[in-house]
Amino acid sequence: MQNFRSSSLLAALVSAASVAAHGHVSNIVINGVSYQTYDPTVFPYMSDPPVVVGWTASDTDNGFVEPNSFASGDIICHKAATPAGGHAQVAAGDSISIQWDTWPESHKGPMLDYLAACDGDCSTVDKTALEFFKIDEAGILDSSSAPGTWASDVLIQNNNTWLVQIPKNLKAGNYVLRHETIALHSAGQANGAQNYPQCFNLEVTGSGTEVPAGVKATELYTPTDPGIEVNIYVSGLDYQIPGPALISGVSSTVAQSSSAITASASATVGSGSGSGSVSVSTSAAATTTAAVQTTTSAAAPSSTTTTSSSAPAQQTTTLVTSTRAASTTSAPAPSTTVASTTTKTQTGSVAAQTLYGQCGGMNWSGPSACAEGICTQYNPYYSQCVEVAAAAVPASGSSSSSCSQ
Ligand SMILES: [Cu+2]
Repeated sequence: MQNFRSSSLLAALVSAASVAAHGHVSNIVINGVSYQTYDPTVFPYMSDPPVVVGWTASDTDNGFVEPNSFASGDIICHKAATPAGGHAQVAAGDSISIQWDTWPESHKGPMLDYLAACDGDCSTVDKTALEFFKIDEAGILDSSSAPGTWASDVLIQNNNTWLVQIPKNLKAGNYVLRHETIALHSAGQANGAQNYPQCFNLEVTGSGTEVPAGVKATELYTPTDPGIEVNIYVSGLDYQIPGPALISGVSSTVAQSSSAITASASATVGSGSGSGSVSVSTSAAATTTAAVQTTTSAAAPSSTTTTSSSAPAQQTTTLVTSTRAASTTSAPAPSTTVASTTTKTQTGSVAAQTLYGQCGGMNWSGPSACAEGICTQYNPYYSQCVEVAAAAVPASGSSSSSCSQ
């Protein structure tokens, strides 16, 4: 019934859907003011992309950094990342709402946030010199039934936003905020975790005194950390969030909520008033006024706000920032579908899998039969031998569980 043409069309559609399923941060919101970030799926194809607060990276497929790259520069701020040209100002103690465009429900995992001092202008910083300290972490919230409720689920429930607080006592200066989720749907196998780090430049103000010690991003994780190589399809999982300990004096997370956007602003270009020692003239010439347009209605999905700068000796930075409607919470209806059960007849010399072992999934070449229990598909990447009673678990999201990689 299927001819070549229809099957290739189907393949193209599936491919498009799987790319669309992954996400990236589209903007950050500070006290109601929205700053556009880097769009890896659009900016690389623009002749003159806007200067934004988000780092440039080459994850044009919304892809990830794999554990085998944890010691490479790609783990710092995503693939082949270079510093953002602009920054946003935030006061120590304020919270930043990090808005993702979308996130697939199947890609469960922790949310993590780090800061690193730039010791100068973040827009020209050597990323390999950055030393990150962890200011926020959240892992599994409910492990009573596999694969559990995760911080990534909270992200999705809060309109794909994550709220992180800048430590109250942080010393004023320029910092890189490294925001990350680690998708663990395939992490039961070696090199199966997927890290999605993204970075933003901040100028922190205030009278704080602390700059906590940090570590190079290339030393944050190893591929075999218990929070990296981990099978999440077991109930009662005691998940250990990877990376260094939280700095003292901050809570692991602040209460999550969506921030209403009341205005948009352009990224500020220049060194900021941070810990740098850039001459005043250079700084003045390159400073772009972060024009803020205040709008009265946050709920109205207003079109776009254009702010332009007037920097005489500098290129004019024009930034168009779209203002999203600030919807509070739209928790997706939990879809409960009984996972399909398939038991395959064993052939050849491949041994049958033991209880709770993997028995299928994308790129899985091991045994597909279970010596005990039945092989249950949780998502396209992972099937597991589970006891019959446990086979009927809520499967993760429908089409959004596709993964191009
Ligand atoms: Cu994926």
